[in-house]
Amino acid sequence: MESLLSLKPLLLATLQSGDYVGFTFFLGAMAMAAASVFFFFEMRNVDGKWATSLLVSGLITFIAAVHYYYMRDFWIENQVSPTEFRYIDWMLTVPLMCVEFYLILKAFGAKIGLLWKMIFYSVWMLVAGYLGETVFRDSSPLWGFISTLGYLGILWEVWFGSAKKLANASNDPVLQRAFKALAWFVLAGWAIYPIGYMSIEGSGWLSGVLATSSMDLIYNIGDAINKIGFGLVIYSLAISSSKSTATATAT
Ligand SMILES: *C/C=C(C)/C=C/C=C(C)/C=C/C1=C(C)CCCC1(C)C
Repeated sequence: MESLLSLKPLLLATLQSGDYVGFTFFLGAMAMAAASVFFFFEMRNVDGKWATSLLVSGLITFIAAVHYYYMRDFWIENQVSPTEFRYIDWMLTVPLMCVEFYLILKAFGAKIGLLWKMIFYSVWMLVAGYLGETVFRDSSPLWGFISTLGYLGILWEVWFGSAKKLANASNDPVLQRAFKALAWFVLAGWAIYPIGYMSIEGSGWLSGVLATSSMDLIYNIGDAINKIGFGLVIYSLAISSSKSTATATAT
């Protein structure tokens, strides 16, 4: 009997006032879910060749929505970072963002090798980051540095490497505009994450400045900008490109 009475309600997560991190977990979960519905439904309003890109945008926010539900409850229950869920989510969503780059460049000659290279860099970046947040927390700056090498690989690829060259050679202004926007997401939007990482208690470079809880606040803001924003860029590229094809066929 006693064990029954001490059961906690399973479904209703409670949010205390003043728990701003919890607040952003709730916001994130719902925003990601709504964005997924939007991307999935808009698939019918674009040309067939763009449908896969929108599908992938929707999958990115959908995967995040599910993990945000887990992370939200984990945070409410324990008030500590849901590091495992966070990295499982990134392990799936960051490579899918590389797939987005590949898909928009495929029509202009992107090879599958470009995709594998970018996925390799992201896995490198995330595995090193995970190790720095968990097993080797005391030497988090070293692992942050190793992780940054992977990040720089991706940056190189989209700002100077073969991805950039394909975009330049495409002679398609709509694609070039969208590519540039995505490249800025990777440069400015993704740079939000290392700031959160530096709040690791003790060894983090900003641990004296940032409260430990700011890590999840920063990661949650980064995720909303990068997953939903990135998807919206793909969406507007798909819409404008579908429109210009429609005009070209009509005339
Ligand atoms: C949707 C999730 C995204 C776009 C996640 C991106 C994550 C990063 C760019 C993380 C980068 C990190 C570093 C560059 C160094 C410190 C460790 C990380 C993993 C936070």
